[in-house]
Amino acid sequence: MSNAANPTYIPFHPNPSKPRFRPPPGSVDAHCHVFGPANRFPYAPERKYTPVDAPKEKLFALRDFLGFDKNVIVQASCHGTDNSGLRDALAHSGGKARGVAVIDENVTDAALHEMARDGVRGVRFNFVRRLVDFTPRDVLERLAARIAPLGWHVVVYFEMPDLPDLESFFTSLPMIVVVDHMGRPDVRKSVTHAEFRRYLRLLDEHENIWSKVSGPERLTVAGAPYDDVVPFARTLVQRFPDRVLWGTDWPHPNMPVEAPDDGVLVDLIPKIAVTQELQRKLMVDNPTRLYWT
Ligand code: 0GY
Repeated sequence: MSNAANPTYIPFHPNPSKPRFRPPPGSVDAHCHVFGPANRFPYAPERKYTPVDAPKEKLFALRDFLGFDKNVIVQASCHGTDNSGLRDALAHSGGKARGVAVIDENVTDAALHEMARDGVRGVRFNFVRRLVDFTPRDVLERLAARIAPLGWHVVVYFEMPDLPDLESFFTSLPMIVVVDHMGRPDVRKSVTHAEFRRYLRLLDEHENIWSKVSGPERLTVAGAPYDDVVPFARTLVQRFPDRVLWGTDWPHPNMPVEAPDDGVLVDLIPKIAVTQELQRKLMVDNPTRLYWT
């Protein structure tokens, strides 16, 4: 398969605006990716899309431009279980990046330990059908059991209609479980709708479940500046101030219409974390606790 990006693939914003909001010192962009460059880190044969390269140098420049201190780089499905691009980015970050890898049962314990030394702190289980093939639950359980001794957590990516089927698996996991993009709620339904209430209840009842309050550009119906997504994120930040993470999601794979302006995304932070204390927890304390201690 060619490494050329899909013809309809929308590249990241070429020139994001400078945000008005200044992230507090030590802030972490806790959900972003690196893609390629494909000539060094080829995309996985089993991938469902081919992105435009988004190398580490661009990510680190964006981090500095937006006013963040650190990154958490999440292995995306287009790189499959070959985490070498992720590990290369971690190795060149000067300690300013941690990683979330994707693994399968072929991974050796030695490789897991090497990844831990590089800065990997978790693995991602992806349940989004357009992105990955199905992995049986017993395989995921065995993988979780293997990473538990390392003190790693699990990051899960799914869409809200699938939560009822997945919930018993998530709650069976003994480690911290971080949900990507708030579980992708349908924002046309309100925060009081049964669907989002079920998600809140999941976090209410399981203190090891955390939520990223990221992805407004994916969830919005109204479009930028994504005010229709704010109530969902704000509700989570207020109710679970010590278990929320925020990220840009740069380079924004698979956007259907346009790439978001990352500066606009940063300017949502004070709308979803409305006090300085909440902002510090969301942007500094929580990600630092999970990834740097
Ligand atoms: C994201 C989003 C997406 C893609 C991936 O692993 C991936 O390829 O995560 C998506 O298309 O929703 O934020 O990571």
